[in-house]
Amino acid sequence: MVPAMHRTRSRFAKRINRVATALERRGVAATYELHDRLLANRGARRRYAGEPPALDATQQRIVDHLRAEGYATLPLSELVPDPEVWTELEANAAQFVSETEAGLAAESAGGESELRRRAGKEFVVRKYAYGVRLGLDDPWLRLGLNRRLLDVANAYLEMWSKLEYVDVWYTPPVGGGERKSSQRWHRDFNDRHLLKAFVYLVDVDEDTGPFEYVPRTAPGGELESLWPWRPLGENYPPQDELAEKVADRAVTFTAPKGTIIFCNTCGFHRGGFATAKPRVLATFTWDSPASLKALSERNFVFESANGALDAPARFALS
Ligand SMILES: O=C(O)CCC(=O)C(=O)O
Repeated sequence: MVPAMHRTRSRFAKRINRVATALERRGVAATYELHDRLLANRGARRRYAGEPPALDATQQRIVDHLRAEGYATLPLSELVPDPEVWTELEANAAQFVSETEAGLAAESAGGESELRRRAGKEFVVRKYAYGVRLGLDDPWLRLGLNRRLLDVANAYLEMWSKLEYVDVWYTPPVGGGERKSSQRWHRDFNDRHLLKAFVYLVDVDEDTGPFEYVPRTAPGGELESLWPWRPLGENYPPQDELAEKVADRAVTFTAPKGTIIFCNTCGFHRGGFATAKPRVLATFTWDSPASLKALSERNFVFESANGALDAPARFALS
């Protein structure tokens, strides 16, 4: 039964949250539970237990805050002090911003562009979207595999994690109107063992669509039972009911360029409702092998030789 579910998984993954039937959802959820408890995640936990990362004080502080609240934030330079890393990321982001702004200008003049967007979340322009080939020459992929970040992810998830998603997003301002899709409060369906990071590449204030999060709503947190996380569950509750219950506990991440926010987005979050200024950020997802087997799809194909990588990084890409 499990192999059959695997074969259908990638077909589901593209449309899972919209049109999967109740029966399909039950099958995928059961496969996920099996992989989480017995199959895929067991080896990842064993590897982690056999070789736990030695965290320094900064990394430990991040993991402790994640465990307590579901998020942690700090300047990226505190976690990755090498100035060359930031210089390269910044130059790469500037190139993406200038190409994106040229594409948007062409579109508003009635022309065509090659900008990448994804159905259901068209308000974000993506550097990579899905199906891109990335190698170790890509500075964003390298950041997602950087042991300073990967060790935090693995320690928080208590297993060797998979790097599932790497991208840079440009969100043009919309002036106002209604919030759409992930601009509304939701839980991510990807996995129960989930960590995302957002690296702000511009200063983000209230008009730039800051990320927002309700602490302690991730599984294991005090507020986990509010419209609880389920594999492929109904992850967008009635917004007014949620706001009434917890919005006063939400944290709004207005912060300068260069800030990194780690977050377990199984908890309630929203963001990207840029009203007056474009928001630019890099985003990374680490999750468990069970997720990649049953619930989610990696957005990139790794194409370099991985001989230069250490074992946790090789695992993250496998
Ligand atoms: O764009 C944001 O701030 C939120 C993104 C989001 O909901 C997600 O990545 O799961």
